[in-house]
Amino acid sequence: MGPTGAGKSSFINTVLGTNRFKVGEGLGSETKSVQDELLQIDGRLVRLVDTPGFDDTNLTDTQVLEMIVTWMSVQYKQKTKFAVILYLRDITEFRMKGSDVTNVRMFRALCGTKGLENVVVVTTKWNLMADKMGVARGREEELQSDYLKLMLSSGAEYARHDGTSNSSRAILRKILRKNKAFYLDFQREIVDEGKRLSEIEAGRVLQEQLLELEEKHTANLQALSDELAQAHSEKMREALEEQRRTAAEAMENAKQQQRQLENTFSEKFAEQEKMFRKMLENLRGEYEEKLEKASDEEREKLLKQQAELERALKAADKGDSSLMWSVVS
Ligand SMILES: Nc1nc2c(ncn2[C@@H]2O[C@H](COP(=O)(O)OP(=O)(O)OP(=O)(O)O)[C@@H](O)[C@H]2O)c(=O)[nH]1
Ligand SMILES: [Mg+2]
Repeated sequence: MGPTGAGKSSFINTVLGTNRFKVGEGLGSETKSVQDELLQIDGRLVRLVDTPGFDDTNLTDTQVLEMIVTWMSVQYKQKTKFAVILYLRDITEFRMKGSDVTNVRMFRALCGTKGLENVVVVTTKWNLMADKMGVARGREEELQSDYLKLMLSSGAEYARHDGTSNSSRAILRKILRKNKAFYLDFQREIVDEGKRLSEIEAGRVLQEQLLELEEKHTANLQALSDELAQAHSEKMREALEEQRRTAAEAMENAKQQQRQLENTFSEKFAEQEKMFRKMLENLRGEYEEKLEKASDEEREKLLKQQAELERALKAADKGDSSLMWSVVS
């Protein structure tokens, strides 16, 4: 995870040694959904997950948060635990924006205090700073003593990434040796307690930020209206009207995001489970037909799949839908 452009997709590509994930070329953000890829590393099967960045140029932070929370909640439903969460930050970036501070707060809230022990903060693009190592180290110190301080003091580890396969794989190896597996608090809250985005800590951080924004836009709109009332020339009025339209759009966006924070997941999940059940029940019939025509080799495979399907349906009948989520995915 991390801000847009930090190098999340590139990091995974260097681990995989391919260009599997699309990397940003222009000024706009690139990754639009959560995506994953399996890979063998030192004989272990590792699943690497890429997320859209906070502060995205096309998606709102609420949309990004919702995507990440949905995806991770589904993992919880499937009983898949995590081994580590990487938080990436571009070392070549010298400015600290207001949104950077909110984003890191949101990330901390998403992990929870306990979860931060499973985080590795990675500063990226060290290869671009090869001839400015003094500057880069200074920036690193500043980040560690300020922006990243709370994460690092809560047990998050720290690493540098220079854009090579060696460096990203070394970071992963170090983590995998720890052999950890964990859930985050919000996964339980969303799935077991049926909470909305606005009711988990990360959502609250975002909501606070949106309320502040709304207040700012309200004041701005009022000021523009006052100015408009006093504007004499047509040109001035047009310019002010234009500003007012932009401010009104920004205001609507902040309100829309707040509404989105109130969305519930439980209904969505329940609908999906209903659909999964239908799909599996339909498949049941198809297996019988396929088995009649199958060769011995195919038959063995089909029987295994059929047994898994029956197990998933049986468990769902008893109220445990986790197998159904895994089978369908
Ligand atoms: N030199 C160098 N460039 C990098 C490195 N990592 C990423 N980049 C460049 O930084 C830009 C953004 O990289 P992405 O991997 O798309 O960043 P992202 O974090 O996935 O961004 P979003 O998908 O928008 O959230 C691209 O132009 C990459 O080529 C690195 O380690 N070294
Ligand atoms: Mg990306």
